[in-house]
Amino acid sequence: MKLTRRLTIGAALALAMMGGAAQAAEMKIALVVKSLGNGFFEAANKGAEEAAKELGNVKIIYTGPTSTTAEGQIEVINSLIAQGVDAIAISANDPDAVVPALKKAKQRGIKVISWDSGVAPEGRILQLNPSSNELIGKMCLTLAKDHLPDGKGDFAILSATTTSTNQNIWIGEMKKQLKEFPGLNLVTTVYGDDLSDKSYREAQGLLKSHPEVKVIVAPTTVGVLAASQAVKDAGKIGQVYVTGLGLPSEMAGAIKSGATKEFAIWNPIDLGYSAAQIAYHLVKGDADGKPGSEIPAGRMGKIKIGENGEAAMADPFVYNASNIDQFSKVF
Ligand code: RAM
Repeated sequence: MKLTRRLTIGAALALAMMGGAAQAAEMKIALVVKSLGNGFFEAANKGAEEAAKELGNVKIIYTGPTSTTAEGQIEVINSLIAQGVDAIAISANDPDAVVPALKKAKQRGIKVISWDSGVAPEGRILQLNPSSNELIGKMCLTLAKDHLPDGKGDFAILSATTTSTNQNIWIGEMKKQLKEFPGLNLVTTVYGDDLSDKSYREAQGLLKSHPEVKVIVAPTTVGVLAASQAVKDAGKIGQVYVTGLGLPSEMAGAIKSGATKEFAIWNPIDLGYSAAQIAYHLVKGDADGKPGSEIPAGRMGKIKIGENGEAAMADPFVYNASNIDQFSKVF
């Protein structure tokens, strides 16, 4: 009798301990970025960390390849599967190449979403866009126009990689909307792969091979920074302008030098925060992310998933000499 009781108590204790351990298991959310060392993604990670703190018992694994390749991301995804993470939130270097690895993650019960730079629908539950793609395209053209005398002249695009989902969509939008900007003439598009040195060289090349180009539009924070530096180093400030999507903290110098008059971006901290919130609720199971549904996202309110399986956050905001000092302290 005594022994049975002791055994029962022992079993109960063991069960309680196991239950306790299960409750204490931290939720692991991987934030997979295009590459490490990009200030935009570091700001997004800040937001993801903020969400993790708020939610409690959540660990953010900030990771990505050193170079902006799909191959590098596939390796990262495979290692996250091996680690047994609960969710993967990826900004993809290629919408299709990462799909098989992400499908494997899904088979292992990992919740997969894409954010910033999307993945094809079969590879993820939903895609979180920073803003409306149409609006971003229009914003880039408006910025180009505003840098040209009379809003007329030749411009070139300096993009990220040739396979980057988000930049390709935005460039597509720019091309579609060019007819509404009759003064603008797109001369060429070059690719700096979201690497500072390659972007700088591509910008230098543009300045040499296309002296008619008066504005370089870079819809990438890495590209816009490198191009403004290239214009400055070439002594072309006032002759060639650079604009596009940039981080205030990185572009303050370009605004001061005059290489750029204005540029735009959304809040990368809010974007990372929302991606982490969405991943958390998908893992918890209190949201399914299906088209037409809503997902709670803390201080960002509820995020609505459109019928296309995509959600969009706030409008981009314009930065110039009047507000750069204030915002360069934030992101
Ligand atoms: C770079 C990356 C990122 C993009 C921003 C604007 O940091 O390409 O994907 O959203 O620029």
